[in-house]
Amino acid sequence: MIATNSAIEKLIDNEKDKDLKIAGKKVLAAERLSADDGLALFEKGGLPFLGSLANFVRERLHGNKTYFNRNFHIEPTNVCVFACQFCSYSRLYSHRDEGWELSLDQMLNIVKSYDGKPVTEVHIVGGVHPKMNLEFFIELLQKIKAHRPEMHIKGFTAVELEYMFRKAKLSVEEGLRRMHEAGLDSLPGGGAEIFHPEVRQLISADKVDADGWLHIHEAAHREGMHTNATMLYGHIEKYHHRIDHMERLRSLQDRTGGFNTFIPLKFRNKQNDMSHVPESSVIGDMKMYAVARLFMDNFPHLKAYWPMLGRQSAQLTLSFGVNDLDGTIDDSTKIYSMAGSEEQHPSLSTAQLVNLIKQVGREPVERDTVYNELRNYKDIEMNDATPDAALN
Ligand code: V47
Ligand code: SF4
Repeated sequence: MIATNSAIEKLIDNEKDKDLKIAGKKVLAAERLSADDGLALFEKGGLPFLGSLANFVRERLHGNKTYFNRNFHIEPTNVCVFACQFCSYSRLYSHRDEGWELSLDQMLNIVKSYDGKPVTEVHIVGGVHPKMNLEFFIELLQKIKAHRPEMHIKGFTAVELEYMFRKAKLSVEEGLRRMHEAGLDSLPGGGAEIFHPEVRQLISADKVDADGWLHIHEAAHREGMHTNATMLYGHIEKYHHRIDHMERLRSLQDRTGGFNTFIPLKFRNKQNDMSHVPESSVIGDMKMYAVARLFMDNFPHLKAYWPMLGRQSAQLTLSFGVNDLDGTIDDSTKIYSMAGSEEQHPSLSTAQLVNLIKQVGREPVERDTVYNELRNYKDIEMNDATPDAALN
């Protein structure tokens, strides 16, 4: 059932805390929340209050629709010159014999293995390898486009791009122009972590800083590419660091409008240098998504990345502001399985993903990367075993 204004008015009337009441009234009137409002929601908001408000906003924007796409990942390498404390995935360059490095042909073969399958996006993301330079990736982009021109290529975090452009002695603008021309369509949201230097210095001191990350995304928007934004939450950061992070993204979005989706990424603590830091609870996760939906008023979409959260928590987020579950993914994505996510080999068939969304009373809609609707599955009956080929 779609949340009504009167139900939300009643919720706000019944709220005893004056700060929460103020924030609630702003949400009802579609007014922007201040940093203090956001903090109050994190510090004092209970799940029923936050969930009802976030759901109200989600339904105001998207009704019952829940988007996903059919995509696959390529991870060119896990060798990385950086040493983020939370990363379970990378092998330092000095230990590169323990990692993997895919050749152009190997990556192209992955693309070819999807020939005839109805995937619309390839997501390319990996470590920062000094030998995989701009020229190497330009050739990869050109070869993918030559093989399958209509496939959307979402690739390379601002961290990977900053390093590539610096090594090539190119400005961010020129580097992005060349990548775009070679076939790059949009940027994923990775590498943002927590912008605030108090935290960034402790968890990922040696890679691009907040201003550098934001500059690359701003330049991409000006180049005509959409991008996403992430935030790695639930480790050593405090609520005010999360608010600071979201405020920086919100003000860039005010200037460019180029972000599609905000993706809070839950910190997982296996096999990394932060294993002593406990993970956030499911309650903490739902709170994060709800506040994100309320605070990020100029981001059209809020995504839960199910391989990292786990399927059941991802289903729950659909009642806490989330309207997008990423995609079928369909590969052996290692970045999360190595960090201890419940999903060891994240892959869902279209039927499984559609049914996951229907189970919680939402309407599954397949989209392309930039949210053009491709198919609404509301009235399409499927069981989990229905093969993707039956849905072409
Ligand atoms: O920036 C690394 C995160 C990100 C851990 O834009 C970890 O559509 C949790 O950004 N626990 C890369 N997270 C992945 C990414 C992404 C994923 C899916 C969709 C999109 C999109 C973007 O992975 C990194 C970092 O924040 N990460 N280690 C960990 N232990
Ligand atoms: Fe490298 Fe990215 Fe891992 Fe940091 S998070 S060490 S930049 S692969």
